[in-house]
Amino acid sequence: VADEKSAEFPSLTDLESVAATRVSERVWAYIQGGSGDERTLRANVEAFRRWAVRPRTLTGISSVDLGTTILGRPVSAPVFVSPMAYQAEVHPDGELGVARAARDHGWLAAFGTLSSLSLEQIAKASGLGPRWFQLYLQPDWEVSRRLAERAERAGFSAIVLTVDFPVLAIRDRQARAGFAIDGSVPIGNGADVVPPAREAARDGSTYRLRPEAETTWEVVERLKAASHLPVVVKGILTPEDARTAVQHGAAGIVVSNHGGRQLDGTPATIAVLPEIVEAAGPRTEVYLDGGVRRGTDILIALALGARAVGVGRPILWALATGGGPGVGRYMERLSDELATCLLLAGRASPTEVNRSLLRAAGL
Ligand code: FNR
Ligand code: LAC
Repeated sequence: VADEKSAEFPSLTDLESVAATRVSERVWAYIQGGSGDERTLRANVEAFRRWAVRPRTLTGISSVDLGTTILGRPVSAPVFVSPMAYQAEVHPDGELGVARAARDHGWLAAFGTLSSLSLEQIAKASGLGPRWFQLYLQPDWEVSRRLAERAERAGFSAIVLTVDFPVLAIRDRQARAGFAIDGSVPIGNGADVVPPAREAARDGSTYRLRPEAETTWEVVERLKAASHLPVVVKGILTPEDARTAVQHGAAGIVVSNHGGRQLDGTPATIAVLPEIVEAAGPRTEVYLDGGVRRGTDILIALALGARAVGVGRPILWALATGGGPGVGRYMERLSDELATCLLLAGRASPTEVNRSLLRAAGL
């Protein structure tokens, strides 16, 4: 049965509904859930529809090359795997399956502090594949510093500092299904590594966070000194923060609202991308994640100035559906779709995509 099943793979649109049948309700709530009323979760997907694509015809373009660079390193597509915690909850292949698929397809993949497996195990599976390490600041700076050091030693090529998580947001779906982001879910990076704060401690009318919440932007410089790796800041939604990140030496910025899982009511990422690209200036790469599902979404993000885009949930849908090989098939499908979209739009490469590709959809 397994062999017969693995011969087929659902289309990109069917992937989500098939995945829903492969994991428990508890894990499905973890994957899918957003925060609050899930406005931002929905907005991420819907906002892509505000743009329409202007194809050019009879361009003579008869081939397309998806290859580009991210922070100077060659990748086979302008798409990467966004960091996601606890992948062994989704499928026994966990991060190893994702790492192998990314390696085989030349995709950049980010793995995080809360990986089910250790960053060294993931590095081994990823081989020469491009990889980033996502850091959640730890209550003790020494623990954060050691994680960065280990990531460098294990061949990760950047530290992604996630800044939108001083405390866990209110996530009703996860709470209802009994999925808690706390010490109860096993992680692989060591007994001294902890998830971000689950809630603030209340004392009368005062709500107090853990010590790492006192951290300010100088942490970017501290991190750069800790590991020699470039620092990418993930979770930026305003030009003010983008400018500050650049001033403190960030090499890249991920425009992200954590896939609608942190502060609900924040804007769709594609809506704020242009103002952040402008604020970051020409020397800092800007990436986007949140709601990227189809080739056309990628075109739109590239046209609005993203160097590359991250995909989150679809990777876990593919992992749930077909393990590591399923993730590989998903990467192939999305790459094929992007190549087809570029050819249909009359553009020979991701770097040829600019604002002239778009008009307001007039919805
Ligand atoms: C995440 N995300 C995330 N981000 C991060 O910096 N560290 C993490 O550990 C996690 N964990 C995580 C788990 C799950 C199940 C999801 C769905 C997301 C956020 C992730 O990196 C990314 O920003 C969003 O998932 C992008 O949105 P889409 O593609 O899921 O719509
Ligand atoms: C999440 C965390 C773990 O979004 O980043 O679930």
